[in-house]
Amino acid sequence: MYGLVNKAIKELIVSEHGEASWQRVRTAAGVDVDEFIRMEQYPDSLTYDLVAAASEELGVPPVKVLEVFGGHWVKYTGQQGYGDLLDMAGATLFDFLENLDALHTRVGLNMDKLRPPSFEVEDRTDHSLVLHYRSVRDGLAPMVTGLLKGLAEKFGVAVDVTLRDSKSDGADHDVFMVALK
Ligand code: 1MF
Repeated sequence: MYGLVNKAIKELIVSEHGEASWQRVRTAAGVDVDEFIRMEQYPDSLTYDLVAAASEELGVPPVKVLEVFGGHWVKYTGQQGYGDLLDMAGATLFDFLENLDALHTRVGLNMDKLRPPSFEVEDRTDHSLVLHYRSVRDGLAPMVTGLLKGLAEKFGVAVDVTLRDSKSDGADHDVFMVALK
C-alpha cells in the first residue's frame, strides 16, 4: 500500500502513545524504515506487521487496532492535504459512501499502483443502507467499521454499524448495515 497508510499508522501511535512506543512497534514488526514516503509503494505485509506489533505493544486485539486506525484515517487524510478530496465526495454520509469509488478513481489517476477497494450501496433509505465492501486485501473489515464511524463523526451524525456478512466467515465479500441513530 502507499506510504500514506503507514505514515498514518505511525502518526496515530506517536500522538497517542509516544515516540518510544512507536519505536518498539517498528522494531518488533521488523520494519527498518522510520520515515515512510507517502507516494511510494510498500508491501501490504509491512502494514499488517505494524498492526500485529501495535496490538502486542498496546495490549489490544488487532481487530481493535484496525478499527481505531480506520477512524484515524478520516481525520489524518483530512489534515494531510486530502480535505478537499473528502469534501468533494459528498455533503452527507450516505452521499459520500455512494461516491467512494469515484474518490478512489480520482486518487488512482495519479497513482497507478493504487489497488482500491470498491464500495457498493444498496437499499438506501433516509436512515439506513447496505454497504458492500470488496477488496483485494483480506482482514480489513474492522478498519472499514472504523472508517464508517470516523466518517459519521466528520458529518456530525451517529450511526450503528453491523457486519452482516463476513468474508472471514466464508461470505463472498463483507456486507455492512449502516443505520443512522
Ligand atoms: O492500494 C492502496 O495503496 C490503497 C491505499 C489506501 C487503497 C485504498 C486506500 C484507502 N482505504 C484504505 C483501507 C481499505 C484498503 C483495502 O480494502 O484494500 C480507505 C478507503 C476509505 C473508506 C472510507 C472513507 C474514506 C476512505 O479513504 C479516503 C481516501 C482514500 C485514499 C486516499 C486518501 C483518502 C489516498 C490518497 C493518496 C494516496 C493514497 C490514498 O497516495 C498518494 C497519492 C498522491 C500523492 C501522494 C500519495
